[in-house]
Amino acid sequence: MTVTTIAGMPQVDPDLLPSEEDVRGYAEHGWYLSKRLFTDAEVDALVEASEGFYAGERARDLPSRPPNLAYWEPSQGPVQRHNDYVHYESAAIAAILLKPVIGAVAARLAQASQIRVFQSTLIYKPPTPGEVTNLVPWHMDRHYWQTCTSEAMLTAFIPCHDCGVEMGTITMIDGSHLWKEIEGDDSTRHFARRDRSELESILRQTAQANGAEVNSIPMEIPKGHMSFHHCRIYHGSGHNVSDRPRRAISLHLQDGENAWRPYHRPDGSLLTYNHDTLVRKTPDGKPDYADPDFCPVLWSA
Ligand SMILES: O=C(O)CCC(=O)C(=O)O
Ligand SMILES: [Fe+2]
Repeated sequence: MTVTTIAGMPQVDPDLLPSEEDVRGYAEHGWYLSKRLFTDAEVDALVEASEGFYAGERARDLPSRPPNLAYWEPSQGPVQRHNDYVHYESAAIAAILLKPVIGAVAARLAQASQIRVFQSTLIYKPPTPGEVTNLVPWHMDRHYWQTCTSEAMLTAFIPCHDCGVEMGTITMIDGSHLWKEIEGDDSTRHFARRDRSELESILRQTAQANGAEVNSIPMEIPKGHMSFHHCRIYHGSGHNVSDRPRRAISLHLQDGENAWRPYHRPDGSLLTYNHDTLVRKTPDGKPDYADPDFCPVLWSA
């Protein structure tokens, strides 16, 4: 096998990339379980960096806090923690997280020639079996990214340890990225601000309308591996009934073609994504989803 060297991009071991069959599997199922992309030392360093982040370490602060920012702070107590923009605020996390091989894998899956970071969220599920905030209801990420032109965006879900059902690992509704959506209410509202049973019922109704089964597949992810999911796949996760915190980072990725577009909510108002108040503007005055400060290139062919 030949190793392709890409100008300005580090070499990536081709054995770590998805095979042709894996790429077909991703197109059909909407998810992919990667090979071992991080060493144990890298994963452990990620945990250490995340503990530093929770203790208040920042390389730089966001210039402002946009309206829908997920930003756990110690005052919020032992609920599930979500912190957006960790790749921006924490140099220690970014140094490990932004590994080009992740972009190279994503580029294959999305059949894109460039992959940029879109967002990153540091996640911590405390080991509290009854903690309701630990539950992630069924949702598709595309609904939150309606200001994006791309239909090919995807997410790398990166746990910091072996992650299985007991810890409430991410769970995919197999093949649901191919379903046609039913008419609903404003789907751009984040799952944390919506009724869980409503989301459950939307999933059932959508499956039925598509003549499809709801086949949920928990991602059993060994340490150093990660799962990738398509922006239109329904996914969620359950309680952490283990005796350890479930630590992970969701690294949301965009293909090089992606750009901002105007999107109106059902009530007619213009939707804004958090980036829209932070990133630089394109020459024609639109939010620039290629701003290297917030959306750095992870991989380019
Ligand atoms: O934390 C989880 O289990 C789900 C994360 C998620 O929704 C995502 O990575 O898109
Ligand atoms: Fe998600």
